[in-house]
Amino acid sequence: MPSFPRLVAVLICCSGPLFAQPLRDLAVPRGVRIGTAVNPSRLSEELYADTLSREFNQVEPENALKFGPVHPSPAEYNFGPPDSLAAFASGHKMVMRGHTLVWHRQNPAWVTSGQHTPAELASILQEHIKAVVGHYAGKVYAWDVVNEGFNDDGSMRSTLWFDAPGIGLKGTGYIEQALRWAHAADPRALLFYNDYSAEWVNPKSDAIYKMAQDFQSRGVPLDGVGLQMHLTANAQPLAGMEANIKRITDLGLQVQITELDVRLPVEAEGKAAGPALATQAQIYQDIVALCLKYSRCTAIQTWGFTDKYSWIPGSFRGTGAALEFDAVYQPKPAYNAIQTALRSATRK
Ligand code: 9MR
Repeated sequence: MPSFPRLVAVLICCSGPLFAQPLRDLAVPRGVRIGTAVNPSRLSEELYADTLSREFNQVEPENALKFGPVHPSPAEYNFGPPDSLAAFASGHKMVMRGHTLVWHRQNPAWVTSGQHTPAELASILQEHIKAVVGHYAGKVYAWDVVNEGFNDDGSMRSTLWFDAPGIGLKGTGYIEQALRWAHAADPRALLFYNDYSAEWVNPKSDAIYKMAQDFQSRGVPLDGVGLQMHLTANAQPLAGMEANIKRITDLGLQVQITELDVRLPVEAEGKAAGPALATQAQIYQDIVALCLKYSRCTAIQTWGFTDKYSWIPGSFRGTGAALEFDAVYQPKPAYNAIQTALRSATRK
């Protein structure tokens, strides 16, 4: 029979082996943040809040800081939900990212249907950025200032802010202007351009790289590029993704993985088959290991953490199971794979 102190030691060591090393504890010594998108209204769900605070040290509101939700009418700012997340984050020693100040989706009707001139739109956007970034100065350490400004062929996306009617600036001028307004509102916040399908070297990521290089050479306040990483299990070879991360970080800019998920074919109850979960796990492991190879790859964030609330089934019929916890908050092979990568990967 073990002695009393030995018994206590065994109990402490092995009573919760599953979560003996939460992701955030493994991430800290690696110098990378491990984050997730959050819906603040779920924080009252105990398992949601417990899993979130145990495993992650970075949060980002999935929708609550987008223009429509946070600024629903000209004089009304709905800071309640994102404030509750900021309080949760500070209470659990987590940092918060902000998403997003300038996007073509989730804008309120008063902006989209207001028949504004470019000059009026410019002043609406400037005021919005000043108010929102100012409100979270010292609370949000990094912002996705502009989201999804390019088409897949590398041309500028036609949007309310660019040319429909736009704020009156050509090319990447509106992105530059938004970065400058955000920097003025909180000079200490890190400012990102964020996009999807720009993970590998391709015409879209080439255009983003060209913009980043130009901004960097002219002192425009851009600190990094967010790579969303909404992936499938048929991901292209990682070498092309590595080349893209390398060229961005070689500019002296950060890369953050901002919206990682790996969607799988699922049956009616939303469950994926074992082999697919294993493939998914390998992809998660490879992505985490790749980020850790570059010291300027500073955050790995998944788009939610439980399959219970993922955006995937609602947007891609017949697919789901994209995250690291299942719908009842049990860790999946992908979770163990993230742990493995955080434990073993080498950091440049
Ligand atoms: O996950 C978000 C979903 O709840 C919203 O309905 C949707 C609205 O457009 O936006 C989703 O988040 C997107 C993110 O803000 C930007 N990159 C793509 C994400 C998935 O569509």
